[in-house]
Amino acid sequence: MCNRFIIFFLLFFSRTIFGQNFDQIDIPILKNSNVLQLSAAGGMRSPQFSNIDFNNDKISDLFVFDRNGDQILPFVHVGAPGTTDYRYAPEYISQFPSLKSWALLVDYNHDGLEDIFASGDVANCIEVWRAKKSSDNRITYKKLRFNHSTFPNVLSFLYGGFYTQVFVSWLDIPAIIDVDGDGDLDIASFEAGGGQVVLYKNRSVEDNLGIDSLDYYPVDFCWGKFTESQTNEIISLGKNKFTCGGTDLSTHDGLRHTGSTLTVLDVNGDGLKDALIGDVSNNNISYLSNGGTTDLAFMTAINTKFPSDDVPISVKDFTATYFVDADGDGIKDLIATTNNHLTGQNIDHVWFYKNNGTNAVPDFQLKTKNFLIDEMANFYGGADPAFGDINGDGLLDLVVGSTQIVRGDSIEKKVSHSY
Ligand SMILES: [Ca+2]
Ligand SMILES: [Ca+2]
Ligand SMILES: [Ca+2]
Ligand SMILES: [Ca+2]
Repeated sequence: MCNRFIIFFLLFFSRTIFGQNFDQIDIPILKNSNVLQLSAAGGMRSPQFSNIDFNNDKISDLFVFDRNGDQILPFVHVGAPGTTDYRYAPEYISQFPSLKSWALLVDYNHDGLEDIFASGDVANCIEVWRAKKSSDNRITYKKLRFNHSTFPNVLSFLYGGFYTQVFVSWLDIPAIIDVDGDGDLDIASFEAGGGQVVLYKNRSVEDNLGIDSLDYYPVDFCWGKFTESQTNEIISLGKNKFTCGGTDLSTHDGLRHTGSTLTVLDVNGDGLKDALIGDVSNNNISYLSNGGTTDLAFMTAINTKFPSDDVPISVKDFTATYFVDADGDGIKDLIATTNNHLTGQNIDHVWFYKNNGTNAVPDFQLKTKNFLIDEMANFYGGADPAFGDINGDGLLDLVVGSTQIVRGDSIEKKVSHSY
């Protein structure tokens, strides 16, 4: 049964550890004679991707937030533009605050520094951390506080005389993007029932509040005029741009089908923002194309095998997509992975689609199903390590068994191995 376990050979550098000093030791880890370049990062279970330039070299790096364990994983792009060579850079972790559930970096105030939009301490809310550069060029983040007492630390709006939070289920991934193209970041997120997307428009520009402000208001409670069924992943389109699709909104029995991911981008290059939607119980991504106008989104077609001109996305389950530059060439690519941090696919589960087009007219082509994780010591679920001199050369090797490997269509149970 030995071949059922992945064996890594460790080459230990001699080093003496004094007392409680646990400095990281640089140990090359080999897999099939090749050094794993990102072994120190561990693995990734349900990673979320954002761009940031950690080392100020004008090449986009990657900020990864893994919902599994709420882990921050910084990666600095070190290869030529167009390659996926990264260095794990844990020295940047300490500049970030403690985050949970989901976190996306976006520069909302256009100062060149990525700010943080993240799940808040209050459930199903958004908190925002503004980035600031200190005199020693170090980035620090400060959580924004708002001038009202009901929800002082999260995004909210005054509606019917009461403050209400900008709602994002802590399970979901929202879209934080300038939907209407006026220069400030709007938010599109599934409502509490999980059926429709609410567009929260940022009114900072039109109200002359300054780009540092965040003034959200729900302007469309059925953005795109589609409805996802509350009992399954089926999406119903509206009959016209003024009417929501779907009929089961008021008839469900209370067992709500919540859980959706949302990426908003112009997929087909017609100048209108389309939607990529992942569902809690599904392995694919539904591409909804916008046949409306800039001011009024109206989804007119669904493609459940996206991208249909390449290998369609299929990652079990609760699939999420991220429109980020993954290879440092300045053009945003697409990464698809699972948002299910407990039982989602954990092998071949981070798909990198290179954008061979442009940001305005993308053309996605699958390059690998193991983006970054093929250079990691990724041990799936329930890893159980043990040390021993496997090949009798006097150096300790490492054997790791996994109790759970989740493929696209099956879960394999394995017995942990130790000796
Ligand atoms: Ca960089
Ligand atoms: Ca900023
Ligand atoms: Ca806007
Ligand atoms: Ca790219």
